[in-house]
Amino acid sequence: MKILLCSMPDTVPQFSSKTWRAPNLAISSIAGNIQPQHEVFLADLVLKRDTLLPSIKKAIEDYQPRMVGLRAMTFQFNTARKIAAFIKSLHGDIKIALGGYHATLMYEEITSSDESKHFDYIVRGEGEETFRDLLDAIESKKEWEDIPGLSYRSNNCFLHNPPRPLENLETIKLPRRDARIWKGYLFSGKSLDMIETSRGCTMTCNFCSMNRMYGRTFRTCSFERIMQDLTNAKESGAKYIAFADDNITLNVKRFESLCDAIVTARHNDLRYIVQASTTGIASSPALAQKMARAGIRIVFLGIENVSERNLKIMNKGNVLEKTKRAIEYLHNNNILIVGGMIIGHAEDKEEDIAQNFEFFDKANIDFYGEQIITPYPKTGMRDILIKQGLVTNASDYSKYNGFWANVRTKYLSSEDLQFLRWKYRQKYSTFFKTTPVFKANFPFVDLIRKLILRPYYRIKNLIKSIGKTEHEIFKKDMKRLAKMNNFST
Ligand code: B12
Repeated sequence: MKILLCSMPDTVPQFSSKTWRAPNLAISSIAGNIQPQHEVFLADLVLKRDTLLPSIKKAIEDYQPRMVGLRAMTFQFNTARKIAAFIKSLHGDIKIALGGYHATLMYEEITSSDESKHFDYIVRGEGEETFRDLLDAIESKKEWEDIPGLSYRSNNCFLHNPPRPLENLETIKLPRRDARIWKGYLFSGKSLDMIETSRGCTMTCNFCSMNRMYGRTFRTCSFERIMQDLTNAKESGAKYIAFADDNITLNVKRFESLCDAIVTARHNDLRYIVQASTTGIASSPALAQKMARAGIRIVFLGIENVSERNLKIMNKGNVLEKTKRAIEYLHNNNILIVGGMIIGHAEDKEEDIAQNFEFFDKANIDFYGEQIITPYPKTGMRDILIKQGLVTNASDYSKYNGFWANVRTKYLSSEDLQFLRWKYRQKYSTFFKTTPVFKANFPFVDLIRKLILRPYYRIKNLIKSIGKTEHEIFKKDMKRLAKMNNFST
């Protein structure tokens, strides 16, 4: 059978496709675990944002798939529906399977409404084994009801098989990178790839969807598998590797050993990006040294907020002192920090938002990953915010990506929140400020910024602001960004 697997093109402003185009690990992994008699093709649609539908049409013509698999986060679900409708309009007999976060969290709501109109199957939870079994059932080599984790159409309604137990990561084959049909994956001008060394997280943050995918579990891959995966990625031309692990510092001793193993395997010529918790990094000064030696250049650090009250609301515990230590350890080793920040909590006033940006500025955080609290489906935070009557957008999920305000606080409307986030982002822009670690990592980029780019954007912003109020400039920016995921036909 011929199979086309697609990840969605939607992005958020912070991860503009101009600078960040990552291959999707989920579809690469599913491709690596399909039976060898099938042909599989991988289409990361973020590479075709400007020619979306013509590119999909050409891929369908070129590869003649009988099955198409779509991967979607909650904010990408609307696009997945449009693409499914488009594919069915081209060839009504092509079967379409939906997988990933939104499908797993919302399969009952999707299948009991017309949202499922163009989907034939929903793969819930981890997909490697379920999708493989689905292909066997299509070829009558397996009974439909014997496939855990699958929801399938029968007599015009959906039947839901029991959930699939978590997979054994050692039996999952490595991702297929050679099946990617397009080129152009990059970060900071260099080729980017993704690998995973673990799945799951045992922490209890109530704004996160992870617990609903894997429960509070943490499974790890063997170092042998990880090193083989790095070798494959390197052979495919990758220079930057982003680890898909939610929290690679859950087991600090293991992470320290992994850094050493990367050096021993001579994979420290790659540059790595990881996600980590402040508690993990702060727990061992030696860890950041080992990370730097292994080639880890950027850490998405889950700072989230600097107010004790808000950290408590998010079930993160009072980690502020650990946050300060983690920042110190990483910066002492010239590791860049993308600071995760979540604002817009129930008691938040303007000063509470300002407090976070001021802390990030003083701490010389290198890149800001600020998000407005988002009531993601089936999360504890959503239940709390709905009960408090603070959710202002409960159903337009296309706005559920941390950039748009879908909530208000007791003191700020969602428009206020959107404006304040924009205002402080402008005020503390990391583009117009050089942090010592950014300069150490990108001396040439910093020079270009100083000599050319900053003067150019200062003049451009000045011209843009002539005769306009701050709010008018803000509104214009929001109007432009609201169109960023409206794809050309
Ligand atoms: C790496 C990562 C990122 C990276 C890179 C993403 C990229 N490709 O560009 C970065 C940091 C850029 C990022 C950004 C964001 N992310 Co993110 N990200 C992750 C993370 C940690 C790993 C994703 C991954 O590759 N996992 C490994 C693969 C193997 O697992 P998987 O994706 O779950 O796939 C399995 C199953 O879901 C299923 N499956 C998945 N797709 C499909 C498709 C088919 C056809 C089938 C059959 C099965 C199937 O089978 C797969 C194999 O078992 C996840 C959490 C997690 N651990 O998964 C969050 C996560 C997906 N991100 C999330 C969010 C919200 C975002 C942002 C919107 C937030 C923000 N503003 O920063 C942005 C959006 C970025 C964008 N696209 O513009 C949320 C999504 C929640 C939701 N309800 O949609 C998650 C779940 C985190 C969370 N804590 O809640 N992200």
